[in-house]
Formats: sequence, C-alpha cells, structure tokens
Amino acid sequence: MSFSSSQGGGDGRFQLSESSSLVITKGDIARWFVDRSTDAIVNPANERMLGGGGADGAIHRAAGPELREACSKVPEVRPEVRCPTGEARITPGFKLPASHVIHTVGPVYDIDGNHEVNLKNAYKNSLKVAKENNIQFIAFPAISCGAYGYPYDEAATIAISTVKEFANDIKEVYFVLFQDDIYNIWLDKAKELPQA
Ligand code: AR6
Repeated sequence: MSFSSSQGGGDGRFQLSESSSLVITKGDIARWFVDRSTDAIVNPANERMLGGGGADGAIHRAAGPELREACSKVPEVRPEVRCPTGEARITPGFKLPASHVIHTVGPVYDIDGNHEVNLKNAYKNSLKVAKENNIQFIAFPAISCGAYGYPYDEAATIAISTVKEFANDIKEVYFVLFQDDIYNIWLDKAKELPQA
C-alpha cells in the first residue's frame, strides 16, 4: 500500500470475505490512495454538495477548485439538494491522490428520526456507486461522527456491519480515521468480525 498513516500506529487488517479485506487505519483521508486509478475516497458531505468543514473541507482543499465545479454540475433533485441524505454521487478526484471521490451524506443524529437507516444507506450506497464504477479500493471516514454528532460506538456498529454485508466485489475497504478514540472503537468493533 502506498498510503502511510500520518499519525503512525498499527493498522488492523481483517478478512470480510474470500475476495475482500477491511483495513482500519489512522490518518488524513485527503492524502489516501492505493493505485490512483481504481481507488476512491468517501466524502462525508452535506446535501448541497458544494463543500463544508471537517473532512469535506479537507477533501475540497486538497482536490482544488475543480472539485467544487464538478459538484456544482451534479443535478439538483430538489432546490439546493444534489445528494439527499443516505445517497451517494461520484466525481473525479482532481488534485487528490485518489482517483475518485464518492460524496455521501450521513444523518444529523439529533434531528434525523431515521438516523440508523440513513447511516447504513450512506455506507451501502457509497459501496454500490463504487462497484458501478469498478472501484477496487475505497476509503471511508467515520461518516456523521463530526459535525453531525453520531455517537461513535453506535456509528461503528453500523459502519462495520454494513461494510461486511455489502463490500463483496471490492478488494479492500479502508477506514481512515482522524481521531485516536474513534480509531480504537472501530478497531475493537472490527475484531468482532469472524475470521477464517
Ligand atoms: N481525514 C479523515 N477524517 C477526518 C478528516 C480528515 N482529513 N477531517 C475530519 N475527519 P465531519 P459529518 C473526521 O464533521 O459528521 C461538513 O461541514 C472527523 O474527526 O467531517 O458527517 C460537511 O460539509 C469525524 O470523525 O462529517 C457537512 O455539512 C469524521 O471525519 C458535515 O460536516 C466526520 O466528521 C458532515 O458532518
């Protein structure tokens, strides 16, 4: 793997199926890549899809203004909504090391009555868009665990189980996690996966 974690520490590698692995690592998702052609990072965006703070801000800064330009061309499904909560859209990565960005929108924990389903859908639809675009390597952040306020433990359960269920046909699924506490929770949850 070409990506090196910015904060050091060991990566956890787990088998999801015969053909897919899961890697839990620390670092900045805007710097992640594997092969620069069949790899994608997932952007925890908002429904407007024109940038924001957190990981979204870091991804747009690293990609350059062409990313915002490409996002602005994604058709609105209703005024100011290019990607409804739980759905996913794909663009090129422009100046990012990874070749593609899959934009998804997680639920705002406190105000979304359907937050479990919507968080699951954000992971599931990102993987679906990845497969439709022949992505072999995909990196997720902890969707909704920043500005959107999802409790880490609950989010980890949904993230790992959904990836386990829908990662087939993708060689490697990464979680690139910025915070030590979230990294440790994700690692513990992944250790519960059955291994051959
Ligand atoms: N690499 C990896 N993870 C990161 C990075 C990074 N460079 N930066 C932050 N994180 P958030 P959300 C972690 O707020 O909760 C934006 O303004 C962060 O520590 O980025 O889904 C959007 O435009 C946290 O664990 O996404 C939306 O409006 C996780 O990424 C809204 O925030 C997610 O935090 C989306 O909120």
